Amino acid sequence: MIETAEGLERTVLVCYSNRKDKKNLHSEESLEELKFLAETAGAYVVKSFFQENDTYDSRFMIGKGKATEIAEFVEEFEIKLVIFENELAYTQLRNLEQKIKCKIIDKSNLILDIFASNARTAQAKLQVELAQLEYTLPRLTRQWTHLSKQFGGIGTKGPGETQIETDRRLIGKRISLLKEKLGKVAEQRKTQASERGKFFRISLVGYTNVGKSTLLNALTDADAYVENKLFATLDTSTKSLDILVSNGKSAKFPKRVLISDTVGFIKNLPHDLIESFKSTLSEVVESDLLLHVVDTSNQNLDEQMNVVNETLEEIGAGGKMIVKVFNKVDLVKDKEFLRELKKEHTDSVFISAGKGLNLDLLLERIKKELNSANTERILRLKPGDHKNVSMIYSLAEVREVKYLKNSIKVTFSTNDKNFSRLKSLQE
Ligand SMILES: Nc1nc2c(ncn2[C@@H]2O[C@H](COP(=O)(O)OP(=O)(O)OP(=O)(O)O)[C@@H](O)[C@H]2O)c(=O)[nH]1
Ligand SMILES: [Mg+2]
Repeated sequence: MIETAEGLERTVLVCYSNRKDKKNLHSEESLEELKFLAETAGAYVVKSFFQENDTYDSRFMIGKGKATEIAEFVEEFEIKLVIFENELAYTQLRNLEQKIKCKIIDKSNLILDIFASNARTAQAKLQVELAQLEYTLPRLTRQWTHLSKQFGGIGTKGPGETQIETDRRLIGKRISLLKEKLGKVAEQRKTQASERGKFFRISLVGYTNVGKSTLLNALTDADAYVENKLFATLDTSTKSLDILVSNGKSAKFPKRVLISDTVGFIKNLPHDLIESFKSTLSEVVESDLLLHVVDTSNQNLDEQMNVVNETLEEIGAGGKMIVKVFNKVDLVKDKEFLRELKKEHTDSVFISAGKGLNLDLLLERIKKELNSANTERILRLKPGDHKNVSMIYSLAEVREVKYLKNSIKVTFSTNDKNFSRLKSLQE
């Protein structure tokens, strides 16, 4: 019997795992995330195929037998789309398309498609289009692009339809134009950012769907878009938040901080996307503090945390002050696991943004960082050590530099992490 779901594209998922090739080593869990992604894109997943072996098939990747099995399934159950977890080489794609008579795309293509549907602001649209064109350019000869007029749907949104008849030269031209436009947007952002420079800036970062937007809404009066879907947020939205800090004596005064929500990360986020989203992500790079939001209820939280750390490195934010915020604790049934996790991450905060749990603890933690960042420090450098003076300038807010007879005395404020780094530079 053929199951139906009105208006959704009937899809099968394929994940190939090679036990001897790290790049293609997957577990069946990869299929769960791929399913979530496919559903976010509007697919109706009819079946998932998982194929594991030790011998890589350069013609079909999954092997001829499996390809035949999928081809028969596609025909019998009227499948319109096949999505591969793995990146397919051009010849593999062509061979598979000859055998399996429907549209075949890979995960990068799927993510680009979701980004294309979710882009709302002009900047996000430009960034997605650029990423799609950069992705398409080397793959222009793919068979489905010629067929996409007939097929339509997932994997063919955005520039997909027009690129078919357009030659490389035209795409190249469009890419230059988009880069130019994005350059202008980046300039405007810089001006806005320098206005924000005097505030303490916080960015919410993390894997997609962990609750970053929910947390922004819970902490401020923001009305950020929240959805149980991947990549609901593609733009940076910034809100202000007043935090009561003390001046070291008994008086307390409100200090305004800026807090930004931004695009989530995912395993194997296409490199073209990271590149073109650099300007959206520059808020993260310029922040004083990153709150790394984690979905504590997710089985793969360790892997997700690693992916986030790697992506932060890639965008140049690896050295930032980071506080881990374990969210969705209300969904964790295994209390022993939670206790262990707390023991392992003593410097982190455990909250539920959805239920408003422990938000006061999070605010306390932010306050601690805020105070630490404002703490006045002094370093004495050797006369002539201009290299370290400029290092201090890049990591701290310098208040005074005195060139004394036997030393350079620098007074500045910065957080504990940067201070210990600067101290070690001295030795
Ligand atoms: N139970 C529970 N659900 C939560 C919590 N925080 C967020 N959620 C839900 O998790 C889903 C994702 O939340 P979002 O705030 O959109 O997540 P995000 O990190 O902004 O996701 P993207 O923008 O798509 O990357 C939504 O369905 C939220 O209602 C929480 O503390 N507990
Ligand atoms: Mg969001």
